[in-house]
Amino acid sequence: MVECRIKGKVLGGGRAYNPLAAGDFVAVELEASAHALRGSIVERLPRQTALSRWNRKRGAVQTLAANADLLLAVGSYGQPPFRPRFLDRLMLSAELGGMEPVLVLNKADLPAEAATEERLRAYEALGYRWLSCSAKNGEGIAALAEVIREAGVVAIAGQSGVGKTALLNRMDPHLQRREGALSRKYNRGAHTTTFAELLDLAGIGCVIDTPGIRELEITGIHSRELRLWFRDLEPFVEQCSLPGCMCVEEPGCAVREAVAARRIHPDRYESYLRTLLEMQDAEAEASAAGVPDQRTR
Ligand SMILES: Nc1nc2c(ncn2[C@@H]2O[C@H](COP(=O)(O)OP(=O)(O)O)[C@@H](O)[C@H]2O)c(=O)[nH]1
Ligand SMILES: [Mg+2]
Ligand SMILES: [Zn+2]
Repeated sequence: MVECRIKGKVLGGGRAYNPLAAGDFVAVELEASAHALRGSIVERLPRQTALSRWNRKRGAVQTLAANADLLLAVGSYGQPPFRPRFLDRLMLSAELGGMEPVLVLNKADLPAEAATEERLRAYEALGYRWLSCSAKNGEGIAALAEVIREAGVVAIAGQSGVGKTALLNRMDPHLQRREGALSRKYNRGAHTTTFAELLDLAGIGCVIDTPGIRELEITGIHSRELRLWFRDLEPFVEQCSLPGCMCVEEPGCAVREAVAARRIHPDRYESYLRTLLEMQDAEAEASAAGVPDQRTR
């Protein structure tokens, strides 16, 4: 472990929210010290992957995890409730950042609703891997550890309170990270993990634990490209009558026809619409403020 400072100018040039993220590789100049190994970070090496979001308040890209090979997108069967539209976004962010998303449904010890099962089957039909587990009773924990072992470095993300930290503690009991109590009033997590951290799970691999995400605004692409990143919408886009159809309410839209024919899950289409509107909103805001659009790479 080398305690480091960031050398001012080297990383200061960019306009990112955070110049370094958990998982980054850096070049370090070591300093001789009688007591401890210390150093200065002089360079950040190029990232292979990144889990990033647009931080609207700060008008900057915030990277939550770098260089992970895979993203564990964690949701729960209950407490807090299963939120597929949030998972859609998280998985989209993973893919935009170059990671394979793997869905992890925790709290399998709680009763599952039929709608949840149906939605999981829909993800499976789209080719997404998912697993069901419980940090409480140990179900599916070995399979989860195996996914991490195969990948090497993974990031784990999801809403606060779904049990990300509990899953890590269960896989490596020596970890003993603090888990959050669910607030009684809102039945959601209390944001106990406050910064992203790279953890070494003995005999399993490295996991970047991230703080609970409340909002996840898409970054890296323009809203025009969004429909091409929904793998269930993409095959229909070329069949739309209007060139450049955004698949909202244009006539002859093949995507909307596919939704009506149930060839696209209506909930997934709803995810697309909400994300699109939010992106268009943020783009309009940026252009009104006259700032160059940094939301796209
Ligand atoms: N019933 C049940 N509760 C769980 C499970 N995993 C975690 N919890 C509880 O959910 C709460 C939040 O867990 P935590 O790991 O801090 O969530 P995080 O915010 O996603 O890191 C804690 O009270 C845990 O005890 C599970 O599999 N089943
Ligand atoms: Mg946590
Ligand atoms: Zn269309």
